[in-house]
Amino acid sequence: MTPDTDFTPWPEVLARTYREAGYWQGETFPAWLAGLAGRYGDRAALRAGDLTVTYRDLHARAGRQAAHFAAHGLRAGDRVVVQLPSVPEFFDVLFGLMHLGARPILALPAHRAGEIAFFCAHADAAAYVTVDRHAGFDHRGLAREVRAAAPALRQVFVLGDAQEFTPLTPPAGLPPVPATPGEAGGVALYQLSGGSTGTPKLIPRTHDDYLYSVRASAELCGLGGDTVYLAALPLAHNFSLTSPGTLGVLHAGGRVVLAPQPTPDVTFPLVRHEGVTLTALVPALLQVWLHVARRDASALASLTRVQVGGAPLSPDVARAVPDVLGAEVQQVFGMAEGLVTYVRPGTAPALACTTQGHPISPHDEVRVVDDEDRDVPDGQPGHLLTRGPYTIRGYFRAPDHNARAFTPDGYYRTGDIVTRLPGGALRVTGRHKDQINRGGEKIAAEEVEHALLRHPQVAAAALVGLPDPWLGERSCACVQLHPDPAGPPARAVARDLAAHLRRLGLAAFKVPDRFLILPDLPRTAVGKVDKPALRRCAQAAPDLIPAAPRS
Ligand code: OOB
Repeated sequence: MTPDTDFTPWPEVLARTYREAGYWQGETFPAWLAGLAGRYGDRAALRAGDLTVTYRDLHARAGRQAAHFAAHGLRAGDRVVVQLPSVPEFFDVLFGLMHLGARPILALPAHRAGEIAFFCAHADAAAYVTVDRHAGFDHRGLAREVRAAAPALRQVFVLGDAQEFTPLTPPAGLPPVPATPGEAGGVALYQLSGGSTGTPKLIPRTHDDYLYSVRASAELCGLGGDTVYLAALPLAHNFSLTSPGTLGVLHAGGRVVLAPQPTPDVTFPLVRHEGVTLTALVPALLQVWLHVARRDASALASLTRVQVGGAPLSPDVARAVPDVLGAEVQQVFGMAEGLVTYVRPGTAPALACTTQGHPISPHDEVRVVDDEDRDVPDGQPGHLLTRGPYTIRGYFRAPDHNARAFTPDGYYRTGDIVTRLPGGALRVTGRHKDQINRGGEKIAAEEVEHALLRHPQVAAAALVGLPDPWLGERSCACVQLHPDPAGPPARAVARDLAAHLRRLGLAAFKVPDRFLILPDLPRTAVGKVDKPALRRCAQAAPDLIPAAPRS
């Protein structure tokens, strides 16, 4: 029998433990949503502009969206790449696909043709769901490229002006279909990994494990019917979706307010108008909020807590939050693969500002180890390994990578360096994986390096992160060119390389912020590019070339 590389299950003995502990409740998302509609009925679930969607509507809209998808040939088990901005239809599509037993693959609005075509082809996606235009970008043009590159794609659904594609919006009067009965232990959706390898990885999350993380997060964050949550970050991201995010707020019967943009000019008036009590930000965005709120924070009176995660938060910035925003700061450390830690509400500021808290579950197993996988004592930094009731056991169709990314006994190698303090709180102190965290957006160095190497002039390439006061890190591509005495000047080469990456369809955030053209790249004794040396070199270089403006 060939091993199933689509989904790696938990060992039965652990699965039983998680069920007996009440974590895995055997409930699917469609059943959960039907339950919410029954419990909270006509209460407002979503607010977007002037639109209010009640809990009952949310459920009915999912049923209608499912009927529309079914009418266009989608079936249970189909994988569907979803790329939508912060619009209510995101939830119609998410819940509508699950209603049908189909499986959304949650792409980010920033992804471009290269990434979307890869997800579609790698997952044999039956459909791609997108929007006509967003943030000045024509997604239908992207859809045309994707269709040419992924022949298995049967349908493209477009929100808004669909042109030659299928309109996403169901025709008026289309009756909802009943939900397809599904397995709670089966895959509900796929998250995407920030990754550190040449291609992004798909993360299969089951109904059981994902709903557990939602319920437990909502509970430990004390959410309730009076919670008004501003969704400022991309809706698809695990932080804003489930930690506790929009799904956690819906679980608690609260109200989700969609922000079309995360910046203070848009969000501050929304906080005032909607009486927002809670939001989640990445540190880079928090700094922008603080900067504006130092001049005028009067719109933020209703805000009681701001969650911050996705990237390291400086203790000084954390300490400023209560004074400047008039709200408690709560650090969240997590990953789309599973494990999420929260500083528990009410923790003393000294600890709350300098640690990333405790895991959600008493059954989250955390190990902090040295390079040989030996446990290190509390108080000392080491590699964070974890397994538990909502941490995956394997990526989708990635057997070779899985063999490296997981220990033989199923711990996920997070690639983060942490210290466990006496008492169990974790402090993230560094990163081992070859990834750049650009303001919470993750860039796998290898993916960009491979793309650079496809340029005919590039002999060797290495992407490194450089410290940045706003984003935490920016990326710098260090490039060695094939010798060409008559070649163009470095500045022109850099411009051409940035254009090359865009042509390959890489998301704009992955296009290097800076370029450094070198005669050769420093190597270690075994011939690998010496990235620490390159980082030092790039930091000292007076002549880093900025990439052309992003789009
Ligand atoms: C969240 O998920 P991902 O999958 O985009 O990124 C995970 C990685 C972590 O492995 C870590 O390297 C970094 O992002 N990270 C943090 C952090 N939170 C995430 N590094 C330092 N401090 C933090 N607080 O980013 C994510 C998923 C769920 C909840 C929160 C964040």
